Amino acid sequence: MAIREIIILPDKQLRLVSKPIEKITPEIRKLADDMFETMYDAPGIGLAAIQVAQPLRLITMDLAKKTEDGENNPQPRVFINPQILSSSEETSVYEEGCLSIPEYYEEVERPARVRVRFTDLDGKVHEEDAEGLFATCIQHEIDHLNGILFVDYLSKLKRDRVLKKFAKAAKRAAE
Ligand code: GNR
Ligand code: NI
Repeated sequence: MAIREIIILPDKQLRLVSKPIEKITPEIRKLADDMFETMYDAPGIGLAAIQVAQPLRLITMDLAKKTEDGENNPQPRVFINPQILSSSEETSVYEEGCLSIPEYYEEVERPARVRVRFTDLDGKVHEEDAEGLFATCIQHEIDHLNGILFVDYLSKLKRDRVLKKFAKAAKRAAE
């Protein structure tokens, strides 16, 4: 296993639409392993492959440390080619952060429950209902696969402020 570099704003790769995974090869398994190591090291509760510069529809997640017993609480797991089948009318608000937008947190409103279809590393297709932090996190990660970041849901004022801050920081770092 290896820790990979997490790309951060304003890296344009974060805006790519990731490609479906057609075959679960040893390279895909290695990528998933490395994503877990990178995610735990960061630390984060979820990671999309594009965050380690691989534009593939692959997500790792581990909510074990963050959720209470009784909440629907998946173990360390991999989501390949995840799709949201339906979303609740009811919404919930979570303070979100993103490893690609370090040290920035804001409340985001999303559907409170979603039904998700995905493939696991054995090629088995699953359908599951997500709620609570699981629902928020899977929506945040699927957004990454489509080039969407949580700051896109904020007011233009807040979004422009954070995008500007990261553009400035990158410019300073390049000097
Ligand atoms: O570690 C993370 N925490 C988090 C908190 C609230 C909502 C979403 C997340 S995902 C984030 C890791 C990340 O950037 N995944 O893409
Ligand atoms: Ni993120």
